[in-house]
Amino acid sequence: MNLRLIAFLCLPWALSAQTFMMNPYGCKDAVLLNGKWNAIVDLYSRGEPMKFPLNRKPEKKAEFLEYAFDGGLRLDVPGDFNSQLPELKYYEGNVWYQRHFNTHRAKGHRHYLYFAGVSYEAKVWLNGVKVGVHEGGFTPFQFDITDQLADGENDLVVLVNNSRRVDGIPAMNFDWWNYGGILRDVFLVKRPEVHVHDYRVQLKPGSRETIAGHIRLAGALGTQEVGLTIGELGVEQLLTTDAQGWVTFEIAAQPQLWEPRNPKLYQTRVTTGNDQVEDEIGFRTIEVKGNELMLNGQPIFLKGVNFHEEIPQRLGRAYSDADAAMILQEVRELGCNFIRTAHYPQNERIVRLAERMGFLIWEEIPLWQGIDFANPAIFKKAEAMLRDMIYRDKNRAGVVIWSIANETRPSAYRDEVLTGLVRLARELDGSRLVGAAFDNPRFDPATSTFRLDDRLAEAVDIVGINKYLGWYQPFPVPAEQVHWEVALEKPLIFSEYGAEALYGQHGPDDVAHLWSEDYQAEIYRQNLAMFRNIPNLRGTAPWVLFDFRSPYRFHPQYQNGWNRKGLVSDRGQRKLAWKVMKDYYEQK
Ligand code: GCB
Repeated sequence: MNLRLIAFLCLPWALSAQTFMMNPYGCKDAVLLNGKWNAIVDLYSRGEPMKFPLNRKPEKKAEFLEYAFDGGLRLDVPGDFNSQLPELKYYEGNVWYQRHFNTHRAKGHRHYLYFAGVSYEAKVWLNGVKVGVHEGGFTPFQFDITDQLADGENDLVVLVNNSRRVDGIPAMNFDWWNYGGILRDVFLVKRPEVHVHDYRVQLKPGSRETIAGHIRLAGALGTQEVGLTIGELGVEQLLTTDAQGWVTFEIAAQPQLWEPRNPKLYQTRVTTGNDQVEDEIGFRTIEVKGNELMLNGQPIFLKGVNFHEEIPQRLGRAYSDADAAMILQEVRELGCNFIRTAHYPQNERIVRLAERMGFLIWEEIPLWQGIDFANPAIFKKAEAMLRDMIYRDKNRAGVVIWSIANETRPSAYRDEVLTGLVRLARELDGSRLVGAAFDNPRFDPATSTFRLDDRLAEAVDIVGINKYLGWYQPFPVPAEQVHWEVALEKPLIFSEYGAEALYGQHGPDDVAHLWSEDYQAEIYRQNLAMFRNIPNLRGTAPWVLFDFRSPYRFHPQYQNGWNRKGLVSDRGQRKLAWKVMKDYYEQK
């Protein structure tokens, strides 16, 4: 066994990998614990030694306690804390959340707390007892609270910490706001002792007439009966699990295939005993043939755009269906059929609505520049994030690409970690494509050609290129004369390009007038001209749909804490470049 592997296995959290139930949104007895929660800001980490999780109240008049949840700060859940109080705008550290809830312990049932996303680390106590810890801001986790749950009133305390970490993913630097808090939905879920924990219902790879997958029950002792119903397809299957509650199936069916112009989804129900989960599931194929990208057997060009999980007008994270609709309506207006949910798995409300609206989706883990690949903990953390992302969204027909990294530098450690993640993604889900975004192609002046020498590019199915020609680096020769010979045998997506512009700023469209809408639009025109010289170009995604907040951006006049590469401003105004892209996509 090599040394790094031993180190992985010694990490305590490596042994307690969490899993969570598939789709609490479709479970009968799932209650949202959203709303106002009490909160305490704990800059100096005093809450644990002072036993905040006990949430004690003075019993006698003279009893002296130096904290209380009642009567203090109130924060909205879901929601980042940074945008809820002016003094928390830049805050990175501990915030304690607390609330009561009432419920009945049900005999023969298990009770869970399910968190759809807490950034970055969460520690959870119920009635003073610690029920679990989770690291990673963008994927769900759950704790079984059956043993700690009281019949009647319960006291729930969550310590959230969003400090950046050298060994975090993302790490110390990233170009977006480090929103902390209980960012996404919280559910209290009651399920029968034996219940549907996980299911995969998708086309069998290589087939359009066989639906295949698995169902896994939790709490199963001995074989169990499981029902799978897709009414509109006439599928009504009774399956029997093995003693561990696991069953696989293959069913002949002829679904209408999901595609952007007809994003057909089928009501699907998985049942066992009294337990049931409902979902909407679509069926389609995605594959690479040489350097073509094929959706349902037909070549497709991805007309995409990137966005963060942020509502710029509200200065905060997106969390609701209304937020998802706001973002995705703007995607639709641009004429897209594809989104890259940069730079992390975004909330399920966004992913599901995108699928319903017919957008193909590139999802990625937040493995963004600046990761310390030599640290053995990194592989385990990245692995957990990748597993959880794939696990959560494996039934989404919209999702076609799992991306494992954004802009990393080749090195022995990095290559080992990332090619390991590519293998893992394929093992977990052989039915989608694995990609990564690269910013390291080099220009060869002798031939006016960009090339990429990177082992990772050889390992992935689809290569994303992030290049800001005309912004961070000038076009080395006029755009029409720039050639690309990158991963010619595979599909290439230009996954980021663009320039900054402050809405309303105008000027001649030359480089002496950076920050103007005119210059930004010109840079788009030049990039689009260059794209004609990329023989394997199968899609593009401008960076970025909306201006977004970033402490990385200091220019006092034009940026002031905002990345201004939006095609649309933070206040929802479309810049000139928006029209350039819209026209391009209309002609594609
Ligand atoms: C990149 C990153 C993205 C940044 C963008 C920029 O290459 O992937 O996260 O925000 O460039 O604006 O510099």
